[in-house]
Amino acid sequence: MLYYYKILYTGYNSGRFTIVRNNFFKKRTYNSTEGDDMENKTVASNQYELDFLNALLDGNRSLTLEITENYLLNGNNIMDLYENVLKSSLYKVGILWEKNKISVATEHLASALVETLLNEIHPRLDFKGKKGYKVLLSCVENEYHQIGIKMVSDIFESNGWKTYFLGANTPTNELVSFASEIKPDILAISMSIYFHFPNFEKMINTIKNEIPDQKILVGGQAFSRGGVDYLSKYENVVYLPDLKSIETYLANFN
Ligand code: B12
Repeated sequence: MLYYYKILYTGYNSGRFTIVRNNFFKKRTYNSTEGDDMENKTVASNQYELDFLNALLDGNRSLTLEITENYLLNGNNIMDLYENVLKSSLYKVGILWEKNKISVATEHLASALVETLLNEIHPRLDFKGKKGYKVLLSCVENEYHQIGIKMVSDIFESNGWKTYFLGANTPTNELVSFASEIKPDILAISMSIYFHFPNFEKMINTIKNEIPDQKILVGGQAFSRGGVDYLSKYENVVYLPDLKSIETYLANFN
């Protein structure tokens, strides 16, 4: 059954890993007139991503670690790893699941492996000293996608921030009372599912009522489907799309 999962790679051969091809996903040249064609999005953009994705789908934990280590040894940093290997592989896992090519169990296997890996590579973060700032990070209520915000937490931490990572599905009242207690310089909220927007709105409104000057950072895939304009009605609420933009934001933060 393993061959069933092999994903087509169209980039160069790094020499470190063998390219695996099969006919399950037919190679197609990207054509912008095809718009959002899902088949094209399953084409890996680099060798590491291809190998990592296959290791995830195979549940091969030690191979995911080996690929990660090779990627870092080849001069890439943790942010590149998160964006170009881990995130891009998980996005493809989502497409494969959505297209019924893999089971829910396999999707869980992949995300569980990535969560484990994040813990394993945490000591490798390039810590840049203590800045004295605090950030509280959480998903919106009912939101179970916590890997993205965990990566965000790591970027804050590597930039010298004290982090309080609450993870998935924090009830609004709990988040607000915790924020009142620890007084973070930034409250970072993640939302992946657009239908959680009412929960998000409730969360922002409650924070604004209880802690009016709280700086809030928001992100997650839900905003790629709209909703960023809606944020302009709030003061001190900023949307950022990815880890690079967070680094830039933090470099100018005061
Ligand atoms: C793993 C996964 C799950 C796991 C999550 C496990 C976990 N521990 O997190 C589980 C199994 C729980 C799950 C459940 C569901 N999932 Co799901 N899941 C995924 C999958 C495959 C990967 C998610 C992931 O980790 N991505 C990688 C991270 C790194 O990316 P990211 O979240 O975008 O984060 C980046 C940026 O957005 C940003 N960012 C994120 N948060 C923040 C916050 C701030 C403040 C900032 C500044 C930036 C920022 O930084 C990150 C780095 O760049 C995605 C596919 C995909 N496209 O992501 C589907 C996906 C998100 N899931 C989807 C769906 C539909 C569901 C379910 C509804 C399925 C169901 N019927 O039950 C449930 C919903 C559960 C819930 N109530 O939340 C859909 C959502 C589609 C949509 N229209 O909204 C997706 C896109 C799959 C698909 N192709 O259809 N899922």
